[in-house]
Amino acid sequence: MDWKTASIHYAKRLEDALTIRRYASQLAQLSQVRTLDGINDISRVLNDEGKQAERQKKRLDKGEFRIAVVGLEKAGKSTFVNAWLGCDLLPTKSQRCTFTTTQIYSVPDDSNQRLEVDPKTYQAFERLCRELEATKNGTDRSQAEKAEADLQTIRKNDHTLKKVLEEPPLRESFINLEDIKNDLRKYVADACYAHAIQEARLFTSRLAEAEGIVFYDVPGLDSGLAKHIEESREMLTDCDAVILIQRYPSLRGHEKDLIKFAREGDKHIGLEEKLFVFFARMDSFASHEAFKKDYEAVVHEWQQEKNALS
Ligand SMILES: Nc1nc2c(ncn2[C@@H]2O[C@H](COP(=O)(O)OP(=O)(O)OP(=O)(O)O)[C@@H](O)[C@H]2O)c(=O)[nH]1
Ligand SMILES: [Mg+2]
Repeated sequence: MDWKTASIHYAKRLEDALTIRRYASQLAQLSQVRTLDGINDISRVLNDEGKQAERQKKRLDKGEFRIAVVGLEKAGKSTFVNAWLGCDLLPTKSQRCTFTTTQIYSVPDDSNQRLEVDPKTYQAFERLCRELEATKNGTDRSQAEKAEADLQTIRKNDHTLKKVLEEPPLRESFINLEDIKNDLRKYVADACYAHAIQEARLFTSRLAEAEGIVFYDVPGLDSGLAKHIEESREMLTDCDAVILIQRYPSLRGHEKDLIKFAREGDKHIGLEEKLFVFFARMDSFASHEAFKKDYEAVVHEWQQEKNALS
């Protein structure tokens, strides 16, 4: 199914769910029902889940289709989105380099192309530092080391980061993606600046053939920051397709958590309908046989996941 057909299909499903919810809420208001045990909890759940469905439907009606590109650190998420854009734009390197989520929107013509970058508030920056301190003192050694490294970077660049916090939001128009490459790298991937950035939004005509699609290039799930896991979770609750970039032949703990969350987070569209798995780095296999072995392991594990879903 292409994404436009999926969009219509999802919107219809959400509309049906909202109609049923409306009837159920009206029933819950009847005097004969209002006195039943637990009815307040049921009404609250109906209300909360209805809000999420309404938000999702409004977005689809506007023609916006959200695709979250998720995966472990260094799985190749940014490389994947760059291939889609046909431009080596998002920062990719062998060390951790995506600190901030970049949202990529499509606009129909070149004159509307722009980059928007919002710095964090002081409170959000302080929250990040507190969170890093807590992770540093936690029991997970690998997460603690990453948090320690981040704190050292923050301490070393304290002056620059505080200046970024005070900067007004960046609004930069451009014609060629290459023109904003440096700014994007600076605010998303250069740790001297990126820790002070809340969000980056890119509006480009490079996705014009897929007008309405919004890509989310997110930091790795295992980055050690609860903020990144939170961001991925928020996105998964409110996105229409998930592309999981899988780096290893068997799923890791963070990937499994994410699948579990995506499955439970969206009550209306099943994960089996919206998840796409991209097995990355096929070119790095030494031989066709080595690739085939891993590929078969991946397919087998996903087959089991799919059986568990249905
Ligand atoms: N050989 C090979 N290298 C790849 C492939 N995809 C990504 N890489 C390399 O792997 C490294 C990490 O890629 P990124 O795209 O930055 O990975 P990421 O998931 O965005 O990383 P973070 O955002 O930092 O978590 C880079 O050096 C890429 O050049 C691939 O398909 N083949
Ligand atoms: Mg990245």
